[in-house]
Amino acid sequence: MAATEVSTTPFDGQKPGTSGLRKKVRVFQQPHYLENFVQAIFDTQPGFRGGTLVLGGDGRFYNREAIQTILRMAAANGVVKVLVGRGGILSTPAASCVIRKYQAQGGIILSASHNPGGPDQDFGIKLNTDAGGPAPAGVTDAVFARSRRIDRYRITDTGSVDLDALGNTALDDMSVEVMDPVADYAALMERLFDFNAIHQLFNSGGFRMRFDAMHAVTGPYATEILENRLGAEPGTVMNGMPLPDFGGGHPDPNLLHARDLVALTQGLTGLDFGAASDGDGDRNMILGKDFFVTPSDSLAVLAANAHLAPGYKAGIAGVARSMPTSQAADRVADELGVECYETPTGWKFFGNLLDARKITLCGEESFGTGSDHVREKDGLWAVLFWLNLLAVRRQSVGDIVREHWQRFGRNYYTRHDYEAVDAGAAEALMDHLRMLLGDLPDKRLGGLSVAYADDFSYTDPVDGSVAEGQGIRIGFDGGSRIVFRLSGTGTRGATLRVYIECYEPDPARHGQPVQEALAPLILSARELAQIEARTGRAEPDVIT
Ligand code: VG1
Ligand code: CO
Repeated sequence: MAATEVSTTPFDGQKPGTSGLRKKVRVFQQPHYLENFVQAIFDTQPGFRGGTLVLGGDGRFYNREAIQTILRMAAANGVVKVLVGRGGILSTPAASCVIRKYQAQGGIILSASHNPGGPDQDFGIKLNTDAGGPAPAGVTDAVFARSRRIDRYRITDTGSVDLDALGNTALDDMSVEVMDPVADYAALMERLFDFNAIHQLFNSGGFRMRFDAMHAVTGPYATEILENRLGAEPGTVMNGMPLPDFGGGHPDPNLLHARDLVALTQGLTGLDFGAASDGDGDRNMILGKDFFVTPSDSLAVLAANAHLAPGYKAGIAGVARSMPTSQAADRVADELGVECYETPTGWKFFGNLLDARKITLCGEESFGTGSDHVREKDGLWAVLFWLNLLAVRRQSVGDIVREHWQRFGRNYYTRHDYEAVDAGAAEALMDHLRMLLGDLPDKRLGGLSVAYADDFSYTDPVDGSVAEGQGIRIGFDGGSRIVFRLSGTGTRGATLRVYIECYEPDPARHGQPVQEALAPLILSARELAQIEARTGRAEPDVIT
C-alpha cells in the first residue's frame, strides 16, 4: 500500500500555548486540522524519520481517532517504530518514562489535561522531545511556523490498528507495538519509593485512604500500583475507569472539582489520606484528614523530607519552582544549602535544569510536582512520595505540614482565577499594570512596602535562552507577593490569574483562614489592576 500526499491549506490560530495545542474537539475535527499540525511536527523534527515515536493519550473523546490518523501519518513519514499504549492510553508522565526508557526520538501525547472532554469539549496535542519533556519554545515555534505555511501532508491508506491487543502490527514499513501503558511506569515507581513500608502502612489497620482518578487516565495506573502491588483494599481507587467524557466532570484535582473526595476526608469519619490526579495524570492534589496541602507547600515538604524516600536518599541537588508558586520551597533550599530556581510557568522550563542535574525536584502551584525521574510533572509519583513519608514518619498529613511551618514559617498562598473574560480587556489590564511598574517600588500597598515590581523575564542558566513577559511580579518587604498573568491553556476568551502570598514566621499565627490572612493584599491586587472596572467581575470564578 502507498503513502498518499494530500494537499491542504493551513488554518490560523494553531499557536501552541503553555502546554501544547489545545482547542475544542470540533476544531480538531475540521478536515486536515490535526493532519496539518502533525505534518508540521514531522517536517520540522527530522529525527522521527528512521526513528521511534511514543504515542498515547488520556482517553478523552477523539483520542482513538487521532491515534489512528497519527499512526498512518507516521508510517507515511518514515517512522520505523511507534510504541502506543494499549487502548490508546498513556498518561503524560508514563509517556515521558517510556520515551526515556526506550530512547525514542520523542512522543505525541493527546490530551487537554484537566479540561473537560466530550464532543463539545476540549482536545489537545502535545509534543515531547527525546529527553521525555515538553518541547521547548524553539521547537514549538518551528512547528507553529511550519503549520502556517503547510500545503500538503503525507498519510498511508492502510486500515486501522487494533489498539486493544498487545503486540506488534506492521503498517506499511513501520512497526506498531501496542504496549502495556502501566508496566514500565510502575517499575520506575518501585525503584523510587519504599513499597514495603507503604504496604505495611496499608496493612497496619486504621489507615484509610482514597485515590480519585476522576474517570481519567490514572485509573489503570493507580489500580495496578495502589491496589495490586501495594495491597490497598479494593475500592481505594475511585472513578478508576477512563471515560471519553470523564463521566461529565472536570478531571481537575482541586477543591472544587474533586469535592466528593474532599468530603470523604472531612469530619469525624474523615479519611487519613485523599489524593486525586487530572485528565492526563500529571497533576496531584494531596489531602489529609480535614487538611488540604497547597501544591506550593507540598513541594516544600517533599524537598525537606526527600531523603526519606529511597530514590532520593542521597539528598537533592537543587529545586525549582514556577514564578507564581509560593516561596515556601525557597526556604527549604536555603536551609539545605542548595539552589532554588524560579522559572516561568510551564513544565518545559524545568527540562534543562533537570538534564544538567542542577535540580532534583520541581513544582508548580497548579498541582504539579515532579523530579528528575521523568521530564513531566507526575501526579501518582507525588501521591506515592506522600505515602512514603506517611509510612516512615507515622504522622498525619496535617501534623507533617504544621511541623514544617513551625520549622520554616508559613507561606499563606492563594490563586484567584477570572475565567473567560474578554481577551482585549485582559490584555489591556496587563498593559495597564506594565505601565505602573516603574512607579511601584517604595510605594505602600495594603500596608506593605513594595520592594520590586517587574514583568518576569527568565534567562535559562543552561542554554541562555530568554523568555520575556512571563507575568507581573510585585514583591514586598518581608516576602509577600502579588503576581498577575494570563493563562496560556484556555480555549475560551482569556483567563486572568492573580496569585497572592504572604510569609508568616510566627507559629502562633499559623492557624488563620487563608483568605483572611491575605485579605489586605487581595484587595490591593484588585484595586491596582482595576479588575472589576476592566473585566466587569467583582469576584473571581475560582479561588484555590
Ligand atoms: C496551567 C498552569 C501551569 C501548567 C499548565 C499545564 O497553565 O497554570 O502551571 O503548567 O496549566 O498543566 P496556564 O497557562 O493556564 O496558567 V497541564 O496539567 O495542562 O499539562
Ligand atoms: Co495535566
